Amino acid sequence: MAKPYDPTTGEGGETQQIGRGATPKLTTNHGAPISDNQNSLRAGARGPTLLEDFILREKIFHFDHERIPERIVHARGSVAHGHFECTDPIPELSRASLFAKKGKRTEVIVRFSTVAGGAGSVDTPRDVRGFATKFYTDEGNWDLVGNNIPVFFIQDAIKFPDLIHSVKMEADRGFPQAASAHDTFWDFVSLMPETLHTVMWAMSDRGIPRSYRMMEGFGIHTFKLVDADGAESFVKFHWRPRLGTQSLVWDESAKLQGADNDYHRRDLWEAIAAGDYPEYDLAIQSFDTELANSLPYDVLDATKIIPEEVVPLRVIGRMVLDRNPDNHFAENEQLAFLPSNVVPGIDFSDDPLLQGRLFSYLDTQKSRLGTTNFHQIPVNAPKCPYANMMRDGLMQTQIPKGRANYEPNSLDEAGEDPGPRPRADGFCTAPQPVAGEKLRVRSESFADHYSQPRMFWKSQTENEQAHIASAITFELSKLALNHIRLRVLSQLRNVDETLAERVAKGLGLDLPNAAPPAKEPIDLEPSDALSIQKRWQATLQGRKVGILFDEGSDKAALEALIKAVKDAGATPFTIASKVGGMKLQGGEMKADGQLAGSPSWLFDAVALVLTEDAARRLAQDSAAVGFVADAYAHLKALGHDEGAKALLDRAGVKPDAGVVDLPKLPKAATLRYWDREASLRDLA
Ligand code: HDE
Repeated sequence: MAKPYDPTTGEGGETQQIGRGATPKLTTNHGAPISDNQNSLRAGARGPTLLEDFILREKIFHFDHERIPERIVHARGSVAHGHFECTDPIPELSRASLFAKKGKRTEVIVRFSTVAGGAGSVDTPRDVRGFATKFYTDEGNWDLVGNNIPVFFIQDAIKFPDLIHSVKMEADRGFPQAASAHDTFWDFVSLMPETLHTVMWAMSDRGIPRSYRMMEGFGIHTFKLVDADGAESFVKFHWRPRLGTQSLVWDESAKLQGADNDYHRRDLWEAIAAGDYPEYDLAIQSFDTELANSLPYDVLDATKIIPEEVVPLRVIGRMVLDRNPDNHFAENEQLAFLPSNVVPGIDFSDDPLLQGRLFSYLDTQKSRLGTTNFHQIPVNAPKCPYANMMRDGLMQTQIPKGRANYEPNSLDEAGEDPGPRPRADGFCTAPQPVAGEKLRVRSESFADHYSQPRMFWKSQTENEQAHIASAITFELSKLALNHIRLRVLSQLRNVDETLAERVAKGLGLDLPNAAPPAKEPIDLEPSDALSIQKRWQATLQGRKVGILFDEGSDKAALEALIKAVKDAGATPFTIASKVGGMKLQGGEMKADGQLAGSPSWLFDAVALVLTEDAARRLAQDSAAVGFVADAYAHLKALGHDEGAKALLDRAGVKPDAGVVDLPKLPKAATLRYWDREASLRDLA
């Protein structure tokens, strides 16, 4: 039997591989067995290839058509399978079967995504993130297609194509990819003050999440819950990550784009593969019309939140993601979410953004997946039985029996199968009185665009405010057209004067007059829940610690640290200048990664286990100096032994609460050191 070349024995090497033992036969798509998968059919060994070669033609034909159009937005995403478990049933609010009983489990698939970049773009640009969940309930699929930011840029679906055209790469030049820092996006923002609330969130650290596992999710719109008697209440859905919400710092996220394009995809995959399953609580804010009417903003306006201090969150279930996809194309590219997928017990509100989405997603799947039968693709198909009179169409994979493809029919009277029939307990839209003139108009109650961005700004810590001001300054500095910068500043003055002043100063511009607001903003109470730093969860769980060692390092100290990091629920990753193995004091050790390919951006904290000699040598190596300097600049904890001093000094590390002895690292690494930042970078 032919064998591939084995570099350790020097044996084998024949190119032709013939199937071994129990491996299945290689066949064409129509089942004909193939004997040679290396050579096309030729007229003579050096002659032309023959058109007759159906094996070659079928293989190339299929390959030529392997790609489908990518999603018009959210093209780049990562998926995971898992389940949702109801922990606090809500039959008094909703008849949805997945919320009916404590302990009831429902299979789910989740897709996390960026919005602006293409399918092959990077994971860590500043952007909103998608957080879309398909619940395969026993009464059909419910798709909760949300984002990691609880508000949206626009109020009416008719503005969506304009918003997306403005943020995607500019139409003539095809750049920038996966970035909002360009003329057309900010032009749109400056002319549409309703975007400001979401812009504030996107410019905050929420726009650069540390991990999909450490990111909140929001259904954004107000939906309705309907109980068994048809009584309705309003609801907003929230996902809360059990690992806490955490973000990167901007310089780190920019550098990560070079170090690992797939940073978030890899992080999710590796955590699940290691059995460290991401978990999220599902919480609801439920409220009635009376409460909705008492608020100074409209609950149908997707640019507004209801702070949890006003309507508290009730946790009703948890989601565990415990299975990676088997195939990226079949389960990610072909996955189709539809906000119109609701189940009995969950219904839509009249939010005009949501109403537009109900059309868009169904429509786009036809263009992306090519057929109205996309619901038959395994990842999209309900896991409960489904049957109706819809027939045929491109790529129909089902073979319905009998003649009953219309309803009503009386075929059962002749003993034939009459097919499925509607039932009174099926999905039922609750009656809602509707009256009004037919008109194209925005409700007056949607007119206040500044009070909530102001509330968001006031809810942040000083350091978070500095990040927002710096992010806006950075983005506006990338514009070519100065009049757009000025118009954004005129909008920011209505959000907060100090914010506008800081951005103007950062740009070197004089403040223009404030834009005349359509409605005077009011002062809303700040909400701590809007700040990541105020709700920081001090844990090392699910994080990654980079440990740099070299010739002569103390093996016992290394092993103790590795154990302590694992005990804290984190993943240690050892780094050395060579990966093949190093002689240490007390034995040998192989590193997980090589120094030049393992910058500290990839880790939540770093440790240096070095002899004085090694530290002096590494102080001459830019990769080692950068490793330490960047960890320090990215406000991470640094653990070190006595020997590491020369490298710490060379990297400009000054002692502070985050620079600690090795044994103290697991505790110190649960925090980022925001106070350090003012001494390191000129924030706006
Ligand atoms: Fe989407 N959006 N969207 N969107 N959206 C799509 O559907 C659209 C909006 C969101 O992982 C598309 O299947 C319109 C809000 C996520 O497959 C498209 C409007 C929110 C995903 C579409 C919105 C979202 C999408 C592109 C304004 C948060 C990725 C491919 C009315 C609540 C789903 C696709 C996935 C995807 C249209 C606004 C979230 C074109 C018209 C608000 C997470 O149909």
